[in-house]
Amino acid sequence: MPHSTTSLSLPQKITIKNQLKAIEETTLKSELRAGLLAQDKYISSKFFYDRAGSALFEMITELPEYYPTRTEKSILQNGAQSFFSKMRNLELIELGSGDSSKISMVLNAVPPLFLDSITYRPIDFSASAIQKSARDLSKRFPTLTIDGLVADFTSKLHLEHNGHSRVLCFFGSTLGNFTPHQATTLLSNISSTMHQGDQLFLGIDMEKPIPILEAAYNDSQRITEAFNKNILRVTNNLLKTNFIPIHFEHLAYYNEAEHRIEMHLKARKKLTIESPYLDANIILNKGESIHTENSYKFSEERIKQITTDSNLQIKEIFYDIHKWFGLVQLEK
Ligand code: SAH
Ligand code: AVI
Repeated sequence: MPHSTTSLSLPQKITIKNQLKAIEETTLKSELRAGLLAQDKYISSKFFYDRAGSALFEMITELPEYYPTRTEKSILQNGAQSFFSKMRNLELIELGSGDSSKISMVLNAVPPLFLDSITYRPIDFSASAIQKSARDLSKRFPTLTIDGLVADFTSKLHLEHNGHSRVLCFFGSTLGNFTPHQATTLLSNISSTMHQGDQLFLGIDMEKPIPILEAAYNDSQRITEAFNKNILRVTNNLLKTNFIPIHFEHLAYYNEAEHRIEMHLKARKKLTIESPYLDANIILNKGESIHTENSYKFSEERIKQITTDSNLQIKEIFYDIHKWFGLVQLEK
C-alpha cells in the first residue's frame, strides 16, 4: 500500500521510488469497486499489505503451522548457496520482497568484498516493507547499493536493463496467489525483463496432505484470521466503506479440484455496505462471502508447464527433504 516516502532521510546508498502514487487514486479504487460489485464478490490479495498487513504476514511466517517460510529458508540455506556465492557485478531484483530475511541469506553467501558490485532492487506494493527492509539491509551490508521500487508487479514494470546481468528472486510462493492464467502472464512479463543468461529463483509451494495445508491457513493463534480481516480495514481506508471485521468469519480451505487454498470472509448476518465511491449500497446476505485469496499448490508437472509457457528454462529445482517446497532456478 502506498505511504509517503519523501519525508524519510535514508542512508546514502538507498533510494526508493514510488511508482504507485500516480495510479493510486484511480486504478486501486476502481479495482476494489469492481470486486465488490461482482456477482461473486472478491478483493485482490494485494490489498492485504498495508503497514499492519505486512506486519501480520511477518507474524504468520513464524507460526508453527505455517511451514512455507521456514521450509524455503532451509532450501536457501542449503541448495542454491554455491550459485549465490559467485554473484558479482549484477542487479539482484526481488519481486514481492517483503522483509529482508530471505534476501539476507542470499547476500550472506556473497564474499563481503564483492557486495559493492551488487545493486539490490526490491519491488513491493508495500512502501513500509521496502523502507524497513532497506534500512535493515543497509545496516547489515553497508556497501550494498539499494534501489527500491514501490510498485504493482502485475502492471508494467519500468526495469530498463542497464547492461549488468540480472538475478531475480520471487520467493514465498507469491506466484501461487495468481490463477494459472494470471501466473503465466506475470511470469512472461518477468521473463521479458530478463536477457539471455539472466536467472530467476522462484519459490513454489508444493501439493501435500490436505490437513497440513489447511492448518497453515487456520492457525491456532488466529493470526491468519486477523491478516484476512485486515483487508477490510484497508478497503475502508481506500473506499471509505463501513466494513466491521467482527461481522465476518474467516474461512480457509483446500479446493482439491483447483489445487488451491481459498480464503474468504463470510458475512455473519445481512450487511449494508456504504461508500461515497459507490453509486448504490452493496448488500451482503447472511452467509455470503468475499473471496480474498487463492494460494495454489503445485506439482512438478505444473511447474514445468507454467515456466515453459513463460519462455524460461528450468536449470534445477531445489527441494527440502519432504518435497513440501521447491526453489526453481530458471534461466532465460
Ligand atoms: N517474499 C516475502 C514476502 C511474501 S508476502 C517472503 O517470501 O516471505 C507477499 C509480498 O508480495 C508482500 O510483501 C506484498 O506486499 C507483495 N505483493 C503482493 N502483491 C503484489 C503486487 N501486485 N505488486 C507488488 N507487490 C506485491
Ligand atoms: C504471500 N503468500 C504466498 C501467502 C500464501 O501462503 O499464500 C500469503 C498468506 N495468506 C495466508 N497466509 C499467508
